[in-house]
Amino acid sequence: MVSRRHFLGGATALIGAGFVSRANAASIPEAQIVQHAHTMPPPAPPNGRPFNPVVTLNGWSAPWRMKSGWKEFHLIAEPVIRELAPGMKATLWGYNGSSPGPTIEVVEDDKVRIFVTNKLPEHTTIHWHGQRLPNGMDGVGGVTQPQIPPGKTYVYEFEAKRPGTFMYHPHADEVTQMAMGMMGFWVTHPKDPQQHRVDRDFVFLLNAYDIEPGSSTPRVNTMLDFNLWTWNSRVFPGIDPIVCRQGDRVRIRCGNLSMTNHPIHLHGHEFEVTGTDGGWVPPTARWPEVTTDVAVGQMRAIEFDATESGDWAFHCHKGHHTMNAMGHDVPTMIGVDQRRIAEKVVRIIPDYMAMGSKGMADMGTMQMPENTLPMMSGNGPFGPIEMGGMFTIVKIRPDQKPGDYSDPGWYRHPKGSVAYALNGKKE
Ligand SMILES: [Cu+2]
Repeated sequence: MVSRRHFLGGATALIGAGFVSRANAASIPEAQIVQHAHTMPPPAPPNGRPFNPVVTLNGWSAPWRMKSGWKEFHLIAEPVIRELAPGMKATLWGYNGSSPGPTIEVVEDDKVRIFVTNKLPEHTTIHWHGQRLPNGMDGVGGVTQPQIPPGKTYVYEFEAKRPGTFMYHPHADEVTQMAMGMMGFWVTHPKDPQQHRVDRDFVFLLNAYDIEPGSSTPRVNTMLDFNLWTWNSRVFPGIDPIVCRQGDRVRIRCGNLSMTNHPIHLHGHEFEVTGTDGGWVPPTARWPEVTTDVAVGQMRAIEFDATESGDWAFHCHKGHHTMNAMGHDVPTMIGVDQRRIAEKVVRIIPDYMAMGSKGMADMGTMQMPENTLPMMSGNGPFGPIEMGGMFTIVKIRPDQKPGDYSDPGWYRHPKGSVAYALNGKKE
């Protein structure tokens, strides 16, 4: 775990945090920095009122300090390096060392104070998407506040009145700043920890990047043709599995801060949409689904009983969103006999490979330029998975311990329960 704590240790930290006098410095809480992309299981709340913490997929929750009845957080908007999956790193903007920034978890009626320090080369703000708050705390640059200049710290204060699920993101040069990865999750837990209680509660954001193979900085003006479709700025096989104990009541909350909608699909179970960013859906108004569309700027909380053990795929149902670094202006070659042309090309480019005549499955093993990812990757117990992007696996095991989120490995199927080749051996 690479966890860098930097705060007020010396001149560098002081310059980095902008102009703060020593007296002021003591009034700002420490900003924890996390630069890796491992899912950090939630610690129990050290103080304040009790709640059941969420698990941020490939992410973490921000620590806070209690000061005179206020729950204080410190976010630092700054450039970060994010590993999207092993083999590819992206130069992004985020908060406290990561993109997305840390999840903020508070309890209904908490008085919350957030210090936001801007270490970006341009101004920013933070908008607290979905919150009930004084208008002047809404974070819309030019409308409710001046933008936060580079090097300065602004303070947001409001009471977390409505329990539920929220997001945060800049409302200043949004196109650039969100295309660069600036966003985070926010959960306001109910006062009564038994209310809406589940056994496992996962959160992540849907986002996307357009990064040319071989480079690392996203193209910020892309509107639709992104080539890396990410969950919490990770692509499969870099997205951690969602690990559950058989019989658990499981909630997955995902918010969409990308530029298009994502039909999120779970295998092997039905779920209900139990919450949106507008609040909890009354039980009488819910209906069963196996796919739910999450539109741009929306959050959906889904819940299901993890009754079936196994490795269940969980992914966006748009085929192109479960691919990595895919070029979309490539002609379809299915059924095209490329042998004659390939023979000619090989005379000029000796390692030329004609691909796609039978489909594109062979892309999974293709050689790629530096700092990019194959379109489809990941290996499972039965071979290449041929997926990338917005894909992971819900791993349900009878013997997973409560509170244990570690990867149990691949599912061991009961004898005779796997699809088999006709006239082959039934495993
Ligand atoms: Cu999608």
